Amino acid sequence: MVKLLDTDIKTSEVKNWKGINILHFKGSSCSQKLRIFLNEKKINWKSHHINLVNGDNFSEWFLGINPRGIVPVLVDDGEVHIESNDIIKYLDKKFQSNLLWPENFKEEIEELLEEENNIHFDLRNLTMKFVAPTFLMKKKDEDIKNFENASNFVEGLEDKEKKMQLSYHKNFIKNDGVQIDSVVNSINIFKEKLNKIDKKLSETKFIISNELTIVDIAWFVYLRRLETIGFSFEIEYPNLSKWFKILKKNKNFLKETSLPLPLKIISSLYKIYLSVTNQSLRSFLNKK
Ligand SMILES: N[C@@H](CCC(=O)N[C@@H](CS)C(=O)NCC(=O)O)C(=O)O
Repeated sequence: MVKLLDTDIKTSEVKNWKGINILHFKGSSCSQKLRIFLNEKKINWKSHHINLVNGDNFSEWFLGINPRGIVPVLVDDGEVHIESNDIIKYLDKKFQSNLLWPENFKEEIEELLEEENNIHFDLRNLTMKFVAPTFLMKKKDEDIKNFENASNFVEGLEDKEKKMQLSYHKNFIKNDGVQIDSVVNSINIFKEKLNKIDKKLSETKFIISNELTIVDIAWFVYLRRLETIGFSFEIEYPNLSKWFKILKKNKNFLKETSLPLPLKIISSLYKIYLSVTNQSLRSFLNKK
């Protein structure tokens, strides 16, 4: 569990916040996962929207709450928790109704969520490549500078995760986007994972068992993003495709994973551009 120490928190006003406060972004997959979870559990929460496209996450104010510069963040009665899966685990324990991380499957859930977290940079690669034009996705110089100058410490230790986040954005700027090899690699990683989940769904109604768990929410969010990127599931992953259609009937799931309207328009236009310039997902799918 990643809970910040008092000394990690530089934006001290949050120490006085009462109740469940969530700092999140509409279009962020980790935020979407957390919001679906909160709504399914009927937990009351206060929203603090952090616009990642405008660089709100690299403001001194936000970095004083999460030095990693990422969302989501939970502030629960003044205590700051980061990392979406840790936040969810903590809240599932705190609010016992409708358990989505049940005790009897806790190890398997943990394992699958760790895998999901480990491929988060792959999802980001594909998002940055296929959802919107590179110039929109590049961080501004002043934001990068702010991020560099912010604290490097989480839980009293020098933080590797912050370094990874910083170097991701610097490389994106330096290489003018995501490099082709990285795109191909991320696509292949997802194909392998989709096969694995499809196999699991041939045995049970949901990924872990016949009951919905947080792993279903996490993968639903990933599938929604992959769908936006241009993936289709029907032929190669029939069980996954059936499960996806069932979950899409849940209004909470669908609403929380819809792209904000401006991004929807940009993304549709960008897809046409990628298609006419032979750079769409389809042109990458068979590369090894
Ligand atoms: N392991 C983290 C990953 C969080 C993460 O990478 N969040 C993304 C949005 S999904 C973010 O805040 N990115 C900041 C940016 O791209 O500027 C978690 O699960 O909370």
